[in-house]
Amino acid sequence: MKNILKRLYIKRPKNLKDIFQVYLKRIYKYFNSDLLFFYFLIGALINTTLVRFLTVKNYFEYKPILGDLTFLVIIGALSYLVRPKGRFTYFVIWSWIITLLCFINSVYYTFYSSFVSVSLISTSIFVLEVGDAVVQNVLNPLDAIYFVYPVVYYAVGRKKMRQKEYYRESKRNTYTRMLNTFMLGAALTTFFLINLTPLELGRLDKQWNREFLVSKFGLQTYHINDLIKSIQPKINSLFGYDQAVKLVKDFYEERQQITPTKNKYTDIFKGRNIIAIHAESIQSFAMNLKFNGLEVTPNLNALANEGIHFTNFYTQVSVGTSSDTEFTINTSLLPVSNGTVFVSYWNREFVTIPKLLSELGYYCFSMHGNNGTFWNRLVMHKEMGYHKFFHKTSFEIDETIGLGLSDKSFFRQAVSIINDIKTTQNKPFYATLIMLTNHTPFDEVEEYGDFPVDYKTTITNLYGLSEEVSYPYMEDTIMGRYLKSVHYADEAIGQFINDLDQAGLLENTVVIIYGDHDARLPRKDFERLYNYDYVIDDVMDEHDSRYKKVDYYQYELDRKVPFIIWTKDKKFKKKVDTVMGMYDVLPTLGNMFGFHNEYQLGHDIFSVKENVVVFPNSNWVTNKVYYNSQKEEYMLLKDEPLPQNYIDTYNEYADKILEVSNSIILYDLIRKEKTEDAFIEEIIR
Ligand code: GP9
Ligand code: MN
Repeated sequence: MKNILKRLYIKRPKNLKDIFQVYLKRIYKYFNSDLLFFYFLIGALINTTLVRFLTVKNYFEYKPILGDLTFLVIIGALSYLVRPKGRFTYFVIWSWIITLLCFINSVYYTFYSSFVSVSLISTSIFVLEVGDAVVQNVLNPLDAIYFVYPVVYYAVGRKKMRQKEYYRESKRNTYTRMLNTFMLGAALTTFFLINLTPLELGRLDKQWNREFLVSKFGLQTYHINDLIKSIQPKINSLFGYDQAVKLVKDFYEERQQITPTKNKYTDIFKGRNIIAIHAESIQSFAMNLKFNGLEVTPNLNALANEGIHFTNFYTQVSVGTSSDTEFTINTSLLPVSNGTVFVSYWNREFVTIPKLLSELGYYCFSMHGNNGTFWNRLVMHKEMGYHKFFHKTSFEIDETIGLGLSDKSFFRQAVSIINDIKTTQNKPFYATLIMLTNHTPFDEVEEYGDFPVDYKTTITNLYGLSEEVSYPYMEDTIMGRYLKSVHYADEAIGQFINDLDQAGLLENTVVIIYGDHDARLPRKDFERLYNYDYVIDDVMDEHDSRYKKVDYYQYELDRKVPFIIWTKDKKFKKKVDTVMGMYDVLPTLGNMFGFHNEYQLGHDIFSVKENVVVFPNSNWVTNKVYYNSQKEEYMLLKDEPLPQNYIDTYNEYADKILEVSNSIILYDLIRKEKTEDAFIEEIIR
């Protein structure tokens, strides 16, 4: 004990204050004898904090400071590996690296409202090519501020290095100092990691939400994570290539033996324009709901009744939500099991709807009111073959709700863009419009308009007079606000269809509408929605015969989203109840519009007897059963026994589909096969 106290420079510690003061003294001594490191650390910390202040503007967060500090302390610890003379150069180099990172990110942010990524370096040329107005912006003079740090650091450091006493002192005990600094780094890393919430860890894993990562974890953590995530796909694809090639070849060879059948929908829309509405977070159950006789989605319902309505349609998204749907709908492949295709595998070759339609002479474009970099769309839409992607900078942000430009304004402005394209291109077109407003967190929003989610009834009051009473049972719940938001989105779609009609854009056009994924609504809100009884002004008892239980399966089935194909001139009035997944869209449209993707995993829904939807977590659903792969349990959806081996057969099929899809993406097999084919053709010629 005595020894310890001696080491702490304490003779007789009186209280905690004493110990604290001693530690402060030791820290002071520690840095004072190594001012080069201290100045480097403080300067770098100021710069990385400045980036956040000038970009994401989060002023009161400690986690990003902790993240940056951890990184800088580790850099400091490594500096002891360099000879004392070279340590100053080591810090100068790092001060410039950090400053340049800050500067580049700051400039990039003013252009793209996002941060640079290693994985995008090779695309930066065409990212700059997009020709947006933003690129013409001049540099912000404030960005020069970052350079104060390395310049001042160099001047001060040089002076310090010339002080013989300091230099001599800094050479002492380097091994102990290194050890101490590493320990400090390890302690900070542990503290940083245990402070992360599951949501934050999840976002780190996905890496796409760059603003969130920088504002929560700091610039350095973001860059390290980005580096790991960019290398990961390359490492993953180093192993198992031959096996993957065989698996994929065998799978498609077997498939080719099943010849595509012609049916009454074959080629019915050949040459027509397509307007695809990617309806953010719209779930099918909302279409079946009425409040006081008023439908939540009158416009969608009208379109569904007139057109072809696929009533058992599921999305197959993984962590990439919106982007996964954009990927699956356009490729008929499934999201990858590791990361997201849009972010980590954007440079793979895919056969897509835009590419197939381009071969048929179409002009393909997409539109979205949010930042183009969100989900890496700026890169991936081009990769998927859209000729142009109109994003935030193409629109006037004249009304903002939630994440950004309101759907009503977005659609209003989209009509004139479509019109322009129609007249200038003079070709059939494929337009994808990605909606935005109906997005979580579904706060109280005035712009949703007045759509009461209550139950109204008339009672006779004490004086014998009729009186209307309201039971606002869904007001102030996430579900209630979601339904108001869906009502708004439905109005926006209705207005859009009218505006298209006014502009003559519905002639020779097919409109398709799909919900992009579910809205992750709380299960208890479903329970309230389905089981509210105004007589008791509460959720009815579970034993009540009217009670509808929302268990795992019911919740999964409720994640269904609408899929509608509608044209102005032909009223199909058709309902299709066969289960259908997002991967069946390409083959089904392909049959109608006359294109085919040899790598499609889904089926033309009008050519299959029984269909199966395989989810990325390897659950699957048919019209007969929903299978929960995690628990290896299932729920029957029909009152009929399952044929023998039914579950085993589909389990095997689900695994195969997922393996094939993952292999194609991971090993870039479509590109490889195309290159081989081109090579063989060359030889034959
Ligand atoms: C963002 C929007 C939402 O631009 O598409 O993406 P999500 O959170 O639904 O994946
Ligand atoms: Mn979405």
